[in-house]
Amino acid sequence: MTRVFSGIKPTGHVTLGNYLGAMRRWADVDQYRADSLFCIVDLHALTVDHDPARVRRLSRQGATLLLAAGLDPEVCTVYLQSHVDEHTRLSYLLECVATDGEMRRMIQYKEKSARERERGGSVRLSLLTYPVLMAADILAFGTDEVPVGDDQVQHVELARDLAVRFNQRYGHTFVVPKATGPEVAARVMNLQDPTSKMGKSEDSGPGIVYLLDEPDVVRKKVMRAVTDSGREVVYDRETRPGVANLLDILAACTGGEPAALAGAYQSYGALKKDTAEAVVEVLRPVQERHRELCADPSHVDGVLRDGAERARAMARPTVDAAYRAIGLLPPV
Ligand code: AQP
Repeated sequence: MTRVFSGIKPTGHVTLGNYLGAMRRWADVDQYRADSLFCIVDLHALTVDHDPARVRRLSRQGATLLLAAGLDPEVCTVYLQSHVDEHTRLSYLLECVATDGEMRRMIQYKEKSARERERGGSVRLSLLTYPVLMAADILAFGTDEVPVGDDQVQHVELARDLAVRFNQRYGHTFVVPKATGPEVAARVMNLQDPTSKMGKSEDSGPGIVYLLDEPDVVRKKVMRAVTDSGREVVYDRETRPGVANLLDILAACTGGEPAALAGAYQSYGALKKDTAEAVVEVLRPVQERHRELCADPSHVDGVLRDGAERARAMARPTVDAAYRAIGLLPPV
């Protein structure tokens, strides 16, 4: 059976981008067609300046939202990365296979390190090496497919390269994974700046729709979305990024096709109104289920405990094999 692994970082409140680009497919499709694991990758949240209490809070909220989005712990494995030591055990071995040049070429590293420097902070070494830990997350489980949004494809490519290199040098150990993406909304853009991604750790609140935003807040954000100077509703990501983003979101929420939907609108106002309502409707069941789950925190604890146990058992044979292959003696 195909093995699927993916994760989400507790670096901010979960966004509509995370949901449409990744989580919704995990819940609706991936968990049923594959033997799948979904992880709150909390160690990745430590790569930038962070408040420990906030990371703990967002980790729990992220796990609750994965379940609220429809992940069924009877069908798939849901857990926290820091509860399974195999991630970091394998990461070190992969650091011995990766090169510093590869790390410095990563787009997210370039963007986030520039942002940290602009804020006057220093860049943590873990921000540079985080794609290696992500490769370990993926390779530890013999993963075939990694369903992600566009921004993570380069990191999955790195995981592929490291798997191939390790296998060539030390003998076949890892399955070589591939990234899979959604047909629409692979990159939901910021409503206030449609040339940049809707990112959960960005500061621009009005341009970001959060999964737990109240319906009226969603409406306000979408109605105030920056559009373009033209008047016609056409789907062109290059010249009309604001309108194209709204059409992508509408298409992802209603199941349509962005270019075809454009033809149905004579004004930006009508497009915004329908998009806002479509988003509200998509978020409604997730928010309802989230409220129910918050009323029973011990349920989420139990899911995470069982999930970590299962994940450990799944990862250990591959990680142990990698230790032996690279030249380390097994414990006596
Ligand atoms: N705007 C987006 N559109 C489509 N997909 C997106 N994803 C993230 N933003 C968008 C996808 O959501 C999954 C989980 O993301 P992540 O936690 O790995 O974080 P990220 O990719 O680094 O992006 P974020 O959410 O904006 O976080 P920060 O601000 O911390 O970088 C991934 O599959 C991702 O592709």
